[in-house]
Amino acid sequence: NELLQNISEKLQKGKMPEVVALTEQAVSEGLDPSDILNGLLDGMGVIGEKFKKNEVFVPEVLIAARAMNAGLDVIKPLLEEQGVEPVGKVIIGTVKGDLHDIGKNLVRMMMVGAGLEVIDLGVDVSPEKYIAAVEENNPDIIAMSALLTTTMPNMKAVIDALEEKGLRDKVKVMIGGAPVTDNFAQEIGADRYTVDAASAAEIAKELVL
Ligand code: B1M
Repeated sequence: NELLQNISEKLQKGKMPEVVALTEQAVSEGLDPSDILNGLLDGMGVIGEKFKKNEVFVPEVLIAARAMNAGLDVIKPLLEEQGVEPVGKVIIGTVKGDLHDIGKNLVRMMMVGAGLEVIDLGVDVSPEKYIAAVEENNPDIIAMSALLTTTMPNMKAVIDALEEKGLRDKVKVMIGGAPVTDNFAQEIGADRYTVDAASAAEIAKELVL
């Protein structure tokens, strides 16, 4: 599809207004939201590859990410569409030291779409902040995202803090993000690892039912 291809290309160039306009056009033309999402993800994937090969640098990646998040905002109502009573409550955030939020935002949208209430703590979330949010909101699940191998240990720090506060049995802990694995989840005592946003939403629903 030419339109989706165009979205991917504009995203790679970090052209936020164009990405927003084209995404809106795709929506009004009745394209499937998951296809539109794939167009956006495709653009981010190309940027990711170029970043790895040192063909683009942090500023380019940052403006592409901004365009990605703006595009995601356009399809957000479609991904979240359902309008049912929340089946459970999730607290989500990217762990301390980590500023990557695209995957986390996607997980949030899919979870809302699955009928869960989601409280988003944002990025660079310290264990203290997670604990305060658990105490205040009494969620069923904590969902943590990490994109850096150096910030993955901060997931364990949150689990340790939950244990210290006697809260570990009160919540299920879900983790994810590109470098995270099932093995790592078992190692740190998380309840579930999921590979992508759709399965995170599915598993979250299973855990609260
Ligand atoms: Co960064 N970055 N980055 N970056 N960045 C990576 C992650 C990297 C792999 C690139 C590379 O070198 N190949 C690399 C990490 C290497 C490593 O640790 N092994 C890296 C690096 C090194 C860095 C910096 C250190 C660079 C520097 O400054 N020298 C720096 C660190 C900043 C910090 O966080 N403290 C940095 C900065 C940035 C930007 C700010 C420029 C930007 C982020 C902007 C933003 O998020 N608003 C950025 C980006 C965009 C990327 C890449 C290119 C793309 C990440 C992304 O959004 N992917 C990334 C390269 C790559 O991954 N190919 C890279 C799309 C997103 C949809 O996928 O987040 O994996 P993802 O989410 C998936 C699943 O993982 C899952 O669901 C989603 C899909 O369905 N999932 C979950 C995610 N979270 C989940 C939580 C769950 C469940 C599932 O909970 C239950």
